[in-house]
Amino acid sequence: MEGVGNLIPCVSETRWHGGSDLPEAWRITAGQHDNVTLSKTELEDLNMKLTRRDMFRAAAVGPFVLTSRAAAARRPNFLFLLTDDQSYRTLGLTGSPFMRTPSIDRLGREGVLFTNAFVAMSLCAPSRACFLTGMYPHKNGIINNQLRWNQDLSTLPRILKEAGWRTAHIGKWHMDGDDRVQPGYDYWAAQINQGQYVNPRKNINGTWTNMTGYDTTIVTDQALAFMKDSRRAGSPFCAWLGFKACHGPFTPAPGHENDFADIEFKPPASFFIDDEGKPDRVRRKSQRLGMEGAANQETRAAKRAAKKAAQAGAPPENLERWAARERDQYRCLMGVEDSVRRILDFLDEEKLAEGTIIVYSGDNGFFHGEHALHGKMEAYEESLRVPMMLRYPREVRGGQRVDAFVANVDLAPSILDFCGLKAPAAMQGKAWRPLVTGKAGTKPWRDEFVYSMHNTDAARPTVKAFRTDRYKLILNLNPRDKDELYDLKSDPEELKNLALDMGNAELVADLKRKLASAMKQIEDPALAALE
Ligand SMILES: [Ca+2]
Repeated sequence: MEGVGNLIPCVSETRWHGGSDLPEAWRITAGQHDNVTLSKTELEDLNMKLTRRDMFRAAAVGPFVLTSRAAAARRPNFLFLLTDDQSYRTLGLTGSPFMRTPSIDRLGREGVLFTNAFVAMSLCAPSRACFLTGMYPHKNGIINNQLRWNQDLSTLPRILKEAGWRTAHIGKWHMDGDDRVQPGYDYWAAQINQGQYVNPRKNINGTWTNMTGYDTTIVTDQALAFMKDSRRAGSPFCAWLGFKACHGPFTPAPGHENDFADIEFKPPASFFIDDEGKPDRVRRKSQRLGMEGAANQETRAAKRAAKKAAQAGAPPENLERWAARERDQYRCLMGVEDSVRRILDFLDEEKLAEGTIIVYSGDNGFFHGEHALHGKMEAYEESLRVPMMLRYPREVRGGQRVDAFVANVDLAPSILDFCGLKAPAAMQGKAWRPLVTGKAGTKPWRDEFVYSMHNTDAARPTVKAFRTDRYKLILNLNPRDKDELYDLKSDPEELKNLALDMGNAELVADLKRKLASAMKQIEDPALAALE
């Protein structure tokens, strides 16, 4: 227990009415708390909140009451809501014409919507590892979905646990077939890899258990129970929720089986373009070409094979099937809307909303037919950008839109900053707390971002991309294919590859130099592959 030091419990002789009227001896001043550094405003705020009742209690049981109030000011709860394969534009708040997501939108309305949130690599496990460690994939080592978790890595939940938070991982973990309870958690309830939407099997604190129900509902029930327990224990909590939704193959959430039945789903215009400016890899992945292939199958056996391939994630054989799959994906996401509503209601009822940081994000973006693609991994905007929102009423003004470039690697250092804890030197992300609390001043923020798509070797990535506020350079390295350059200002859909025009050679060279310099800063071993 930290001592407050100079409190004088002589309440009976004291007359005051709170705030500036608070007796000097009772005021909490900087330096009184070993591990808590409060700003002048925070101290003022805290002193305003001290009540006459606090003083009587302190007189009766000692000064720790005030200390715990001080500590609480910098020991917020942290709730991370991470969806799977969710495109940025799938929320009411981010412009979906048909999704109604008032609860998820509340986070952005009552907090911050990040309009340029990127992932360092657009794939499940690597992105999750970035969120956990604050390090780029080439540094934390998780460069594909087939790697077991390295238990020596320092993670945000682990650091919070060591600092006294109760921590939980609930839902998708997804690091290879790793079925271990990972270090740094008081409560563990995860599945292996993707798990199942219906009646999932989960490892609950080391015991494999067959659950009954729908995954999103189960994850939410577990999170609510964990938060209630933490509240009873009087402990700040860190709850990390990995929703299976809305990863395929899709089983709609209960109550949403018929949502969007009357809405016509059509692929975007770029679905139908065979873009010669794209590398062969991208053109080969075309859903449009896959559909043409399947539609041309004449024998029953060939049709069966095409259907099996479609179930395994290959393109549906026609646009009706394509639309049906789209609807089902959105129906999965509606389960997350229900979950967020329950969670926000709970925080309101328990009066925890003010002191709880909530971050909502996706592990990677997703193509809904753009460039005839389904899925992620490529460096185009739909895949690179994720939905990301923050709500923390105690420190962060609501209704903000932040256009600055933020990324999954920034989460861990940002939350540690809010918690008054020092981020380990190995963390490469930038703490965005100043950006959302209006304290950034004139300090420059990142205005460029390095994106990677690794295969099996961090030194020889498939793709290395460089995103500035105007341009995107994509180097297709392995196998070597044409460079891509898009002007996002005049061509936000990335339809015209300007690198094919030799008149842009100088611009390409300049962006390559800047990419190399940015890679050097993050100690990226692929630097040699650029030459
Ligand atoms: Ca994913």
